[in-house]
Amino acid sequence: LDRLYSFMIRLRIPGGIIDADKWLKIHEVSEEYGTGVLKITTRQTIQLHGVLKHELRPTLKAFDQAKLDSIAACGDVNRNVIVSSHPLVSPIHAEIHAYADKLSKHLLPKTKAYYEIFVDGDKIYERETEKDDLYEDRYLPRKFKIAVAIPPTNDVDVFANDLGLIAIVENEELKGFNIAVGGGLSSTFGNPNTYSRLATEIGFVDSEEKVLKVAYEVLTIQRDFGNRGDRKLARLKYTVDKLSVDGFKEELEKRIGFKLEQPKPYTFTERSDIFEWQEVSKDVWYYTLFVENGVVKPNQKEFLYELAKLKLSNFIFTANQNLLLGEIATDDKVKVEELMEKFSIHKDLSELRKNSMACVALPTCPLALAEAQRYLPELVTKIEPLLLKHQLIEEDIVIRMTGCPNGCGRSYVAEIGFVGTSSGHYNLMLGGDRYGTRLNKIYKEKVNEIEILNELDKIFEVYTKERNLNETFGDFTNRKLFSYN
Ligand code: SRM
Ligand code: SF4
Repeated sequence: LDRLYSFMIRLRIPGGIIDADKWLKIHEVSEEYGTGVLKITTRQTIQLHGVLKHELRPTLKAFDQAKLDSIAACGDVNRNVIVSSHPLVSPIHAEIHAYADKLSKHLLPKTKAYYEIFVDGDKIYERETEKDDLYEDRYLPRKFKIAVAIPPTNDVDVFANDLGLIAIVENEELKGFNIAVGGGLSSTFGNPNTYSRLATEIGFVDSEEKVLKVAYEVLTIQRDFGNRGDRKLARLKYTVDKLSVDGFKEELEKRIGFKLEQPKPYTFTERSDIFEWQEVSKDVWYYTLFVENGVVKPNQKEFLYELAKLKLSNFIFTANQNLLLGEIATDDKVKVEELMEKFSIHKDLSELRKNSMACVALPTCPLALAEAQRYLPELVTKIEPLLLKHQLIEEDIVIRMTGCPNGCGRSYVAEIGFVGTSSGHYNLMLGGDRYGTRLNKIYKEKVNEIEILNELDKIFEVYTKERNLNETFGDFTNRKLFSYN
């Protein structure tokens, strides 16, 4: 008898957009295989848990029929490319969004082993036809992540990525992208050589051809210079610091064969999703469904299935683990609202909850030291009365939790971050800014729930009394708790 192995399957969905047919397939597959739970991830895609070993091939084959795959969703390759999700952020959103697919395809490994193993079963490609100039025969030293942000929103946390592209739009025209390299959040407890790092902006490029070239060669530098001796120090951030930012830029310019221009100005003023109906262009509506920590609740799953059957909208996963229902015609809006009513889709949420995010952690993540997605909702319920008490309930504070220091819920770029240290204990991280441009710092180590609530109660009180006009919670705590003169 073999052991009862079970697997997690994560799809590759560049930019997070799928149509109603694909949603139907994802729903049906999840009903047939795995635990039935659909989990939206922090990188705009879906995971299924608990797929048994003998179900792996039928599951992936079923996805393949709907032109969905899991290639490069994990592994030491370029991962799912993420892009600001809401079309309202820019009139040329679709043009910029298309880059996710282009980048993803450009940087896919060439091997067809996935199809041989999971889809067709027979060896159909010869090794010689699989020559891969990018990954060669060794892949990257570590995973690699790309995000495309469309200012003014930084919903993708662009600086948390190995490669960040910031779209520069002037007069409704895409001028190009600022390039940022060396972002990554994870650190390892007890290993002082590891650290979180935000990506550094090194330049600007003005054409699609140049963007693809830059992305490709950033990967080849990482392939050639990345640390292959220690996986803890193998991400691009360590390569950038090893070469120095200037040294990295010089190597990149040598490989791409042209000079990067100076980065262009832009501003981030948002990071959250907006949970209300929005008319993006005449008669075209979008609605963002709040999916707490990306775990699609049973009533939401039924609602989405019925909606997909009517084919009234497309489905866009956000990097905040929510689901944007898009391209809905004015005449169809009322049908969507009726379905929302029928399935009791919850609308009344505090700002704190809307801005909360947590990684998977227990029970499925083997690296978890503490709870995250199962516990944060409960903790938020206990923090809400404190906000009410201090007249802060309307504040848009970004709160995030991860079950270990790997940072999958990007808690290092939250205004209130929790990093699990052991069962029921977290490092309380404060001082990050609202828009994901400053890392937070440890304020209290290894605190339990009572200590967390006591600390926040005290800090909220001081914030209410001493904040400057329009000063965000993150900026206040950074100034008050971490600025030493
Ligand atoms: Fe992650 C490993 C879940 C986004 C940093 N991550 C894992 C694994 C696969 C655990 C493992 O290696 O066995 C987790 C699976 C848990 C489970 O039971 O499903 C896991 N990571 C997730 C997701 C599902 C969290 C979520 O609740 O949404 C996210 C999936 C994204 C996706 O669709 O591809 C997820 N992981 C992230 C992010 C955030 C991001 O990418 O924007 C980070 C921090 C950013 C970064 O990469 O620096 C992140 N995950 C890690 C790391 C640390 C990597 C490192 O540099 O050391 C690990 C551990 C590893 O790779 O060894 C990890
Ligand atoms: Fe697991 Fe840690 Fe990632 Fe949470 S942060 S999903 S506990 S690896």
